[in-house]
Amino acid sequence: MNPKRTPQARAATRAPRTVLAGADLRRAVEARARLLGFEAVRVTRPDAVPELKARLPAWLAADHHGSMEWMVERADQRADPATLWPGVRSVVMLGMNYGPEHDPLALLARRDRGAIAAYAQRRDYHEVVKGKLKELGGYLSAKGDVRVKVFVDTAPVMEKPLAAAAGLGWQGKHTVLVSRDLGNWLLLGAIYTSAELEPDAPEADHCGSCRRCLDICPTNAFPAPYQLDARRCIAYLTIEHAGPIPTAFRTAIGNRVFGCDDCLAVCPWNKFAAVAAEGRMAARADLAAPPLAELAGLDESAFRVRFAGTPVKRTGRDRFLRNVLIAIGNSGEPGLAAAAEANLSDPSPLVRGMAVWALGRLVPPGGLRALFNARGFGETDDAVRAEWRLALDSDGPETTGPVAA
Ligand code: B12
Ligand code: SF4
Ligand code: SF4
Repeated sequence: MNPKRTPQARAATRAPRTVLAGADLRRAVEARARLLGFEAVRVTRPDAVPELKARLPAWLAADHHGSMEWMVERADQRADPATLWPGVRSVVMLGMNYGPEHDPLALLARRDRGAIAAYAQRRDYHEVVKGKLKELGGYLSAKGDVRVKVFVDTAPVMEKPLAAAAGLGWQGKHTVLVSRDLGNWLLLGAIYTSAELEPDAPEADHCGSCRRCLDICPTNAFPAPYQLDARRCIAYLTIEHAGPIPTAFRTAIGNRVFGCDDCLAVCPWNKFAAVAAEGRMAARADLAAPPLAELAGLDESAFRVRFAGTPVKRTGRDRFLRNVLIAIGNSGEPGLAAAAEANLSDPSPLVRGMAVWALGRLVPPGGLRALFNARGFGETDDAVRAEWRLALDSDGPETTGPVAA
């Protein structure tokens, strides 16, 4: 006989659900986080970093955020978890290792290749970490009968100071979170929850007298230790900044076509770093050292295919091509002039302008004048015309070097 029971009857006979709290809930969440592939998991209180309420406005008032206006919007929520969500009682901070297989600095000498930051040579972490955070958040919510909100990167949450307060590591002089066990190749995520969880102790600063990250920065982007002026940072200039890159920084960008890893790569605490273990975060071999000539030939659809699923795609083809052409201009390889010249008739003025700049660095003055007469004379965009003037007025090929403070 088939006993057709109502949902109410079925629920009445089901074993009662055990709701966990306190240390039991914490242990369960930690174990689940590790199963999901998070190498680091620690807890802090939402009010653990009161100094943020002064430090974030000071950073914004100094214009260190450049054109990242989204940092200004909801700044009060960013500086204070309880303003973002009054229901938050604990913050679970998580770290996922993306340790690169090779030293990112080695590629900077191969000037016919493009250097893509280690985090971007793989699947977009927003997608990978967010998926795992949702799973962990769902688990915490069900086990503890509590509410949760999960965040990675894009929400108004200050992940580094919260992670430091939770003891995941400390903010190094380059401002990035460094872990004693894992180095600084860590991506962060956060779960705000209404659960009362025992907080961890913050990690002490272990930078000591070291200043390797400050000294290596090609654009002098640190006005002081522990403070970054994003407007000078190559990660900002090549990823976040929308228009032409100011001329003062173009040479220092070298062959970095998306982001920069210099200050992270020199940190001595990376001696404890391991190569990324999470399968979905494995680096793609074709993004390790892509030839600049190949990248300069990407049209919109080829760009989308090449960078599908990676963070590079979100920046868009025109901005990426802008970066590639700057790298070509810095290559010192006259053989790459043809790849730049092919972009002189690109529909995007941003791309055309940087093609002109690249040619100005690779082609001797007589050849550049002839190119202008043949291809540049009819240019109608003011910014591109300004690039032509700049290139024609300069003395031809230049050498590369860092930017003065
Ligand atoms: C905006 C942003 C950027 C901007 C600005 C970076 C910055 N340092 O603020 C740009 C585009 C430049 C950038 C670059 C990069 N980013 Co980013 N970025 C962010 C984002 C969205 C917000 C960071 C933020 O709140 N900045 C505002 C400033 C005010 O905060 P802060 O850096 O913590 O500043 C503190 C110090 O100045 C300190 N302070 C001030 N005075 C003093 C004095 C003393 C004595 C002390 C101790 C401290 C101190 O107080 C401030 C507040 O805590 C976060 C994600 C998130 N939601 O948190 C990712 C994030 C920080 N980025 C990340 C990464 C990986 C990068 C890059 C490595 C990418 C790349 N390879 O190109 C570079 C690193 C460059 C660098 N040296 O910072 C990771 C870092 C992970 C980690 N281990 O810390 C994050 C957390 C994203 C993530 N979910 O994993 N990024
Ligand atoms: S990411 Fe590069 S440009 Fe930005 S602060 Fe670090 S070393 Fe300087
Ligand atoms: S390189 Fe040195 S100063 Fe910079 S974060 Fe690492 S330990 Fe600190």
